[in-house]
Amino acid sequence: MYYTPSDIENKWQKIWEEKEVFKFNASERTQKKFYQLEMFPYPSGRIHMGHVRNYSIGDVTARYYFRKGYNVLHPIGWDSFGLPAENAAIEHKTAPAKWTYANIENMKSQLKKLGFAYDWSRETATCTKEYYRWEQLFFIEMWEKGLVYKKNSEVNWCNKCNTVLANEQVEDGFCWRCGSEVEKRKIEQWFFKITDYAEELLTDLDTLEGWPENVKEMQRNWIGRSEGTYIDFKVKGSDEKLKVFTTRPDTFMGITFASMAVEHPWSDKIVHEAPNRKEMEEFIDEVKKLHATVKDDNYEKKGFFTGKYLIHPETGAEIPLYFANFVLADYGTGAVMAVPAHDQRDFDFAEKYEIPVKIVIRPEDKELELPLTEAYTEPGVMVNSGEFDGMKSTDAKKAISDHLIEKGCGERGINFRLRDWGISRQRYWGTPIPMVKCEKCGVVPVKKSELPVVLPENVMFSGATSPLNDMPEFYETTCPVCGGKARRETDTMDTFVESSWYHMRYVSPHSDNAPFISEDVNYAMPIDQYIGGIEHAVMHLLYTRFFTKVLADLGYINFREPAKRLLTQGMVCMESYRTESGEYVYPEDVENRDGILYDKNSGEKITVGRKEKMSKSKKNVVDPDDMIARYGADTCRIFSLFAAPPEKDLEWSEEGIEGSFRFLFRVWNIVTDNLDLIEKHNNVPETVTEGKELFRKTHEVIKKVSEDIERFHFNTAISAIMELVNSCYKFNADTIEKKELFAFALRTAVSLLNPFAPHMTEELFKMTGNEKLLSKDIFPTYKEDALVAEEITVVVQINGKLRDKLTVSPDASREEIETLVKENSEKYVKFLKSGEIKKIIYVPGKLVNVVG
Ligand code: ANZ
Ligand code: ZN
Repeated sequence: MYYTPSDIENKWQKIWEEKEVFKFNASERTQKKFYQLEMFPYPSGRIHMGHVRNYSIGDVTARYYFRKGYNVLHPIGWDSFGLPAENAAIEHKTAPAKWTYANIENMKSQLKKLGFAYDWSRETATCTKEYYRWEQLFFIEMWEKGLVYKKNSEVNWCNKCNTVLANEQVEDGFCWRCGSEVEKRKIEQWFFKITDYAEELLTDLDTLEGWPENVKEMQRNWIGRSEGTYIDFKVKGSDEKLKVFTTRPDTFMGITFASMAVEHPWSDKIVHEAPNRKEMEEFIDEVKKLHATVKDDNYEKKGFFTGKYLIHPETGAEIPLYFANFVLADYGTGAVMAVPAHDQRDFDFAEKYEIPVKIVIRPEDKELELPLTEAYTEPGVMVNSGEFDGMKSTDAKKAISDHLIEKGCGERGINFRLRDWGISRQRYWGTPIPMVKCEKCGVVPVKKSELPVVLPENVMFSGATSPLNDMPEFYETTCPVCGGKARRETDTMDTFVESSWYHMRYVSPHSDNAPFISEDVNYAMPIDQYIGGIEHAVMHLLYTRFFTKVLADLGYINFREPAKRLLTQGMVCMESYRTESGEYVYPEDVENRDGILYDKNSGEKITVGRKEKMSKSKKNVVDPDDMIARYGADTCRIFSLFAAPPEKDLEWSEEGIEGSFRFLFRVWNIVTDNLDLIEKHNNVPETVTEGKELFRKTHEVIKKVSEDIERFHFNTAISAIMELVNSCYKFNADTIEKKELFAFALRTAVSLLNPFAPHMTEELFKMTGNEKLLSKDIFPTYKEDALVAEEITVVVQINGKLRDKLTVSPDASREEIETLVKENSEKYVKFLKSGEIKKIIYVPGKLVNVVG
């Protein structure tokens, strides 16, 4: 019998499915449960190696806990709303729905070929009305709670196409479709008040012990909590006061100017009154454009004098107020007190516009003198600050803040970097927002009894605008309050809303009178192990945490965090080839001429060949289907689990996948060569008198594989199984007792390998005489006392005289003994005539004679 994966893999997939082996039972609420979840895929059309890896990792865990006797929930579904469907619809002239459903079918059959232990009866697609109707209900309930509001907000706007563009549709500031320049426009949009939960989202991170530290840190930074002080400054010659937010009240006496965002509410008035209005407007436009296109803050700091002065509350000094391109409108108050001596941005700005610098903090061990070459941003000792001089700057923070509060111009405050979640999309392929606008009653929600607001699927799609805007049959409606004429909202929700709660729907996928059965969700959730890419560290993982808290507050669930443990898997990488001009080239188009690589088509030299994330655009992808066809699913799974630990990047290699195949082939051969022996000797040895090493090794490997699976050290788990198989190959089963042990070791190897290579092991299990399924057979357990290595005593003679004893394993090799003796040589040196070891003679199991 030759190992032919294609003969067995499909067969077992069918059997597992027919027998509903991987079914979760939500009503068995007393049984211990394990919820294993991998982030669900977007149905782009085909699965890629990244999916194979992600889902293989989760599958090992799921299969392990199934066999440990847990009630395991391991579901899969489709994150199936979103922009790519619209683009594909334009390109292929089909409706987005049709394209999406076809992709789901295709990817589903691809996933099935990998033999993942999913409960397919729970499959969920977010683009179905059975799913999104509940999202619409949540939206209305959140509206009722004041967690939803509408406000004017900026979007990317293409004047020529007359439409809003998603960020992905803006290419270097130009419309992806027509190439004209993209503008910013303010339109009314819907927001979720995630900022109401900022504090809880931050503090609860500390309870997530099973989350990687870097993910928690990214969330902390994203939420960005700052404690500081608001300070009011009088405006010279007016009754108005400008409020600023500072985290450094200790620098208060060092203010030499102030700066504000060009979008500050005062802007229009300032521009209106300005004598140099035109230049000022030009500056403001330039900054707005900069903010629209540049995402980081590596741009030249620039400003424009507003013509206004503030009055310093302490000294009465006049402080010039500038518009500055680095001040953000929606952080703090949109205005800043500037201290060039102690803030680098302010320092650069002051140098550029020749504004004075005033030092108010010096290092503890030296004086600071003007001119500075850079801002001094560390804590230190207060100077030039009147009554606060000599104080530590860290203490002065509070002291000055208290002083300002007493004076009536200060107030303590906490600021978050986190913004409310804008969920409006002026797109078609998404969940319709269940609101209507009535001329008389204003904006009101659709009646809950009339949900869902169904997204029409059979549409013609040009991409110019959302087809919903051209469908009176969709948007013309009546007001749920007064019955008068009303217009339905045509915006749809951000697709991150769907992925915020899909894992709860999996628990009750067919519930049609509620989003899910709360008791079942309270039992199945939280997710015990969540697995996905680090690219979701902030958005998805923050939104789903927010949603969990909201659903708890709406009374649906009794927990406030969605996942106990999180694993972020690395990327799948592969060499990519580029020509000198930077074009990517398919590996098959690369030609090697005398050690130099060329692009066959253009003739250009290939200059780069480095490892990059697999992607179509880089022409370095491997198609999982091809790999399955060539090597089988088990080999693909083993390769993606063995070649690197899950959190690290995995480098694709042909040798690696061949090596994985050879390993399975070796297992297959030794088992099928000994089928009768294994079937006949099915007694599990309690202890052994012969072959103790293999007995111990087998138990050791059981322990290691179990522990390693629980810690996600899959690569070392697999290598432990490899060692066990090697030991079996070396073992001479020449007595009855040894035959029993040998059979036990082989059965164990097959059983331990099952979560990694489920098809082959299931087949071998059957071939060795088992009626039941290995996938549901209890996972091997080890015996503590079998782990203890046996030891013997070997005497050490030096020049023929007994001088020492060594305790070693019975099958310690000559090399090991020699090493031990050398390690002890200091002890022996006084007995050696020449002072050094000349020769070591070992009589196995008895004695060592050291000559020297
Ligand atoms: C004076 C000062 C002196 C500041 C100093 C810093 C150092 P975090 O920690 O991120 O909250 N700031 C306030 N609002 C801003 C806005 N809308 N756009 C740009 N910068 C703004 O940062 C708070 C600090 O960032 C504040 O403290 C303020 O500058 C600036 F030696 O006030 B500071
Ligand atoms: Zn009305």
